[in-house]
Amino acid sequence: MFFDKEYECMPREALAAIQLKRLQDVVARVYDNVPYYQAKMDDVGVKPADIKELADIQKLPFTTKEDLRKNYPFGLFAVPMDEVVRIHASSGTTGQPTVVGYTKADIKMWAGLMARSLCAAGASPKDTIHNAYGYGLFTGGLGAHYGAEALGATVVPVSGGNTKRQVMVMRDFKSTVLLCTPSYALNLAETMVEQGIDPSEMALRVGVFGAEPWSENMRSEIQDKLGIKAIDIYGLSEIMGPGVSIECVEEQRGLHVMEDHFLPEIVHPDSFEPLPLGEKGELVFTTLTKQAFPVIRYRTKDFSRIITDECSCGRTFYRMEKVTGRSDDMMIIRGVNVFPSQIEHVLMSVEGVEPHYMIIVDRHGSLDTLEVQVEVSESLFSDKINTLENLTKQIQVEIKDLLGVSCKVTLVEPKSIQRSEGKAQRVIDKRKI
Ligand code: DLL
Repeated sequence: MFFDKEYECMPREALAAIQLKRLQDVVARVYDNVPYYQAKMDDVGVKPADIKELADIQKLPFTTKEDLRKNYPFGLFAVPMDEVVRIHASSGTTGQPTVVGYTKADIKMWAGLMARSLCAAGASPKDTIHNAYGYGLFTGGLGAHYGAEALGATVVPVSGGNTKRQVMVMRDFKSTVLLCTPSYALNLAETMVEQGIDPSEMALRVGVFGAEPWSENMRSEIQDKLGIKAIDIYGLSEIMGPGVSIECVEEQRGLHVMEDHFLPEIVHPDSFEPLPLGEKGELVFTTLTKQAFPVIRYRTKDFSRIITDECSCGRTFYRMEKVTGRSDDMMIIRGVNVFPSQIEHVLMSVEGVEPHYMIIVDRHGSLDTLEVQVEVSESLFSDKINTLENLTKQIQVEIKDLLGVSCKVTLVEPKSIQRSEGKAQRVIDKRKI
């Protein structure tokens, strides 16, 4: 089902024409209304009139989180504050939050794109949508909420936390669609079982999960535990919030980018040279239609590549490969680049451990140490020491094989690792504390 078939299935040529017109328009708007963008463009000698074709985007300077920080809080807004009707912010782990703003038209556009996304995930006005993304400055809650309403579904605005009550609400209201982070979906599944509710008694049929990286193995785990289809949704506050891209329920492979509103590019993560779309690199987005907070060539730090193959669902929007990590998440352990998602991949393929883990990095003398704590399943925990030792060894060997680093594996008691209520915190890097 489509929410906006005309756009979602538009021939690529017609789409390119719209993108070019919108790109020219947004570049002129930021040049005229945001002194910071004007100065950056003047520095490299580019004027809005130089954007004659889509490839000319490469003449424009990048925007980074640092630029947003320098202009904290409202310095990059392109409209007067009296036209701004909503503010969101992303907390970030260091320094100031990133602040973004929306006009009435931006909110309407966002709601439309979220409705499109939910539709692509298989939701319809008939659904009852349990929205457990956090409400507040985080874009997840309100972003998904307005989208669900625009779709015409019934939205249950539970937000994050109070997990036991959520399970009851979900069961009693017969919610059919679940929106939350993938780590919270696992927490909900576990809480259902603890409360003696078989997840199959729920009316749930699909989950739309995002806001943090999750592996294919984690998807299988969630699908099995909840008996639903798990769909990946991507977005970031700087570009809009949730709904920048979404998997279609038909393929569940690659996330269709809302290309009539966001222009994706892939650049080399170190040199920032543009890469061909099919190559893996850092994702860069330009917002084509946003009014209050347009962003030009925003370097997301997320790694992906663009899949240009046709999709069986009929959408012509290119897909981006599932984001498995961001450059910020990368840990360098004894010179080896390690992403938490790679460790997750190993853990989730091992029989006998639960999908709850913690990665602890430290330094002893000049040597980096890596410890992986993972919960053992209830049945194994009471098993013979021998079995547990073998399990530890197996995980160690598999991590060493995949990543080339040795690590300490600690099996911990079931339910001893803190459960997530939003974005999971899975790495403690003591070297940075
Ligand atoms: O997390 C927006 C969002 C809300 C997306 C709800 C999906 C669902 P921020 O808090 O600004 O916005 O964080 C954005 O989260 O740059 C990625 O690193 C990561 N991220 C978001 N979605 C995914 C995903 C929201 N599906 C940052 N897979 C992004 C992997 C994701 N990482």
